[in-house]
Amino acid sequence: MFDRDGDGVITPAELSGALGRLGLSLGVGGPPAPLDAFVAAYVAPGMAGLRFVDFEALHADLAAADDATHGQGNKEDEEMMEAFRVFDEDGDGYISAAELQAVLMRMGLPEAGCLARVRDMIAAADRNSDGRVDFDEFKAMMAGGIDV
Ligand SMILES: [Ca+2]
Ligand SMILES: [Ca+2]
Repeated sequence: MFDRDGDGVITPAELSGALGRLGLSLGVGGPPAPLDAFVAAYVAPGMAGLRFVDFEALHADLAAADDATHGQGNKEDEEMMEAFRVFDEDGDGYISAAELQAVLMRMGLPEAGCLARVRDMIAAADRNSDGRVDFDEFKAMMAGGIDV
């Protein structure tokens, strides 16, 4: 998904573009750093971007940083709840496939045109298999971040 041109290397531009499309930022748990500088720290010498192993290292560090911010009170939860409400349009506490599709459409993502794809994304987060995403599942999905 990140490696747009399929050359086995994720360039900072590809990573930044993919995260932007997902509405994610890398500022988790710290001051927002310029993405290029952040990613550059994971790029091996002589490489134009991240190889798969580099990407894994970056992702692991992001997940660790995210874990470290948990348990610091309710602020994170409140922000997460706000994000959740963006998806849960009818406010019933669950994100349905139709609701997710509506958000993807607003974000201009091509996945919105394919309900099967939207259902796959729901299924990936739907741990109790009730066909919709509750707040806990949503939080777990966001904590797991980008490998939806
Ligand atoms: Ca709903
Ligand atoms: Ca569920």
